[in-house]
Amino acid sequence: MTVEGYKLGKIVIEGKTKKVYDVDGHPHEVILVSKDRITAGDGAKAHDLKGKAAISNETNAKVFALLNAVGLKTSFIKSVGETAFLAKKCEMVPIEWVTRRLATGSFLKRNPGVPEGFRFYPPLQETFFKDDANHDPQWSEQQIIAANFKLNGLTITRHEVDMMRRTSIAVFEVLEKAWAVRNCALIDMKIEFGVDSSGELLVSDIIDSDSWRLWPSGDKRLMKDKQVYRNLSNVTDQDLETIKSNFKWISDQLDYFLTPTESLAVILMGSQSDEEHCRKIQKSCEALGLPSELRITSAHKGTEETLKILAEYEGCGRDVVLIAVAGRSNGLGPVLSGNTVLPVINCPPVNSSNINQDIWSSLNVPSGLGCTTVAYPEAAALAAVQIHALHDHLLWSRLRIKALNTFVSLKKSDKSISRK
Ligand code: OK8
Ligand code: C2R
Repeated sequence: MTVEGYKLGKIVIEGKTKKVYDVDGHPHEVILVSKDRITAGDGAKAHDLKGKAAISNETNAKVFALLNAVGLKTSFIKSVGETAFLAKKCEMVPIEWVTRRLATGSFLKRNPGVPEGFRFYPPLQETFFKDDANHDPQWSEQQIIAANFKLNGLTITRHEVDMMRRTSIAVFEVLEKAWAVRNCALIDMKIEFGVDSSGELLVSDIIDSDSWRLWPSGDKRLMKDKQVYRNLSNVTDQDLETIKSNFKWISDQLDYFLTPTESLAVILMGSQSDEEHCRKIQKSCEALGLPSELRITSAHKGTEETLKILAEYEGCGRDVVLIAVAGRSNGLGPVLSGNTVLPVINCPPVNSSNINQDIWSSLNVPSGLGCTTVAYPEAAALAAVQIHALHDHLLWSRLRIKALNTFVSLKKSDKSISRK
């Protein structure tokens, strides 16, 4: 069989709701084909559900597109056809990583006395060994380490367990932020990890409406995920149609997750001579996913023009943070700040010889002004992104995954230098 130019090879594994195939001519990739099948209770309850495979596949593709876009390492490459996607071929870590914001489901059974809805901060993390016959027993961190899994040349040690735990929480938080924009509470979810042919640990498998609990407006009675199916003792055709339309609703909501950002940084410089410094700020904004524009205007020499440019951005309909770059005596940042409610970040082009003198014009401003001051171009970009991240979930997620990736790369360096 061929899907969009990819010739399916032999079946690698068949699960309850998907089949995984090798791809001819692509030894490091696989194609995952979803089935029109819904199951629960480790397969004890199962039904055919026409159209489920396509909805599941589009849900998974949109979730992974978001995770990839914000800088997370995953095995997902792209959708191929309606019901399949191409992914890096991984050996899977046989552990389910469950992350919870609110107590519900199996947590309540294992922790009597904790009321439903009890809030975990940070999100609570649990691990379960994938073993249908024994109903996926909960495993401790020590059990995972002691199992000494070896996958594509990588041994799962305490370092990898740390990385997976941190990554699971980051994935949860990224998706929680995105769902919050649609006024929907992500209650808990499950992800899995794999190791690709180069030995890299990646978020893998499928994330669809079987993987999470979603409560619109935070109201359990409005739940849209697979729990609706799990809760049914008798499943009618009408129930199955409701479940399918719930899943479609979830997939449609995901279209809003990757809409282009309205956030903007405007980098205003007092003179063309500040351009090099401003380009560094712009580069850092770009690396963090924040669009920016450069303008030249001097509040000292052309106050009226500065205020005209300010009015242009106040009225542009986008969410704007201003970054003022002005050397010697910085009038630009404070003049902007005194005439707008937009946030202003001063980033004067100081160096070791003039900082002691020049920085004071940015700091010692009149009362009523709330502009802030940073000394480095990267810090100006980060400060602007952090302000936007309060309302822009994509920028928030970029920062969140940047922090995760820093943690992972430090861990890898420590592991390689200490050989522990
Ligand atoms: C899992 C969070 C919730 O019974 C099924 O749904 C099928 C089964 C499977 O075969 O893959 N699913 O094993 C599964 N385990 C946990 N979760 C799964 N999807 C999710 O994890 O968001 C579940 O959707 C906690 O679940 P809880 O409270 O049941 O432990
Ligand atoms: P010129 O190139 O105009 O002489 O500027 C500029 O940002 C630059 O770093 C020399 C330095 O003076 C700064 N400048 C200000 C302002 N306008 C220009 N500090 C202002 O309005 O604050």
